[in-house]
Amino acid sequence: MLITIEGIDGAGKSTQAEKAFAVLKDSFGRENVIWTREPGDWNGGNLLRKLLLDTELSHPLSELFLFLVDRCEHVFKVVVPAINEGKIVLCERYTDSTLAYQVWGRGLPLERIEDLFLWSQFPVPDLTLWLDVPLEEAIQRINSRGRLDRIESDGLEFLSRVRDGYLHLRDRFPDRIRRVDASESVDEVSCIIRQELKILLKD
Ligand code: Z5A
Repeated sequence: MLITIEGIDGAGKSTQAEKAFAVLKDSFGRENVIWTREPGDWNGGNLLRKLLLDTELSHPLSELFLFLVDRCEHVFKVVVPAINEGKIVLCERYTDSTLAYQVWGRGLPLERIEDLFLWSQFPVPDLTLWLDVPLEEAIQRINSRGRLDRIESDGLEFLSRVRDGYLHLRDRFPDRIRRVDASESVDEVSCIIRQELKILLKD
């Protein structure tokens, strides 16, 4: 079982992933659930994460390729082995991030990137929780943290295109992608997510 958490920067993914992880552990046992994230959550992945978030990249495709390298290693070192062991994998950011940021955000072609996903044999999530928050609220949350990374510095217009991307993806895959109103309080959002997990896991 693969569950992904998506949304623009500052949507509350890490906050909610922690809570969802606790719920899943309580229900299925610590040894049967893993919580991971992209980019970088694999042995050696910190190097790529740093490159992606802190380095100026010149070629328009460098960013895409680095995210894909990161995913290849993450999927085949962490995600697939856990799925094969029957574990529930909770992953912050995954393929929909690439579509929302690199296709809608940067303007790269959708079909080519989807072909690369297929070719790379990335497993398709069973459920994607899209935390949707108004842009101004997200920016406020990011700014309150202080220093911005390279992608966060791209500003409101970029983030607005990324949000449009998530909207399109939700409309395209309504059975897999659930929109969660992430402008509510942490506890309210967590409660909605608990319901979604309940529905998924009782089948
Ligand atoms: N990226 C990409 O372009 N292509 C790809 O394929 C992939 C990624 C995989 C990864 O950054 C970057 O890589 C990301 C997309 C791009 N863009 N950027 N930059 P990251 O992993 O460092 O950052 P992130 O994924 O955007 O996470 P984040 O900025 O840390 O946000 P978050 O996890 O969604 O939010 P949070 O840390 O849980 O909460 C943010 C703040 O809001 C924090 O102070 C919380 O206490 C507060 N918060 C959370 N929830 C609430 C509610 N409900 N009310 C009020 N305040 C809240």
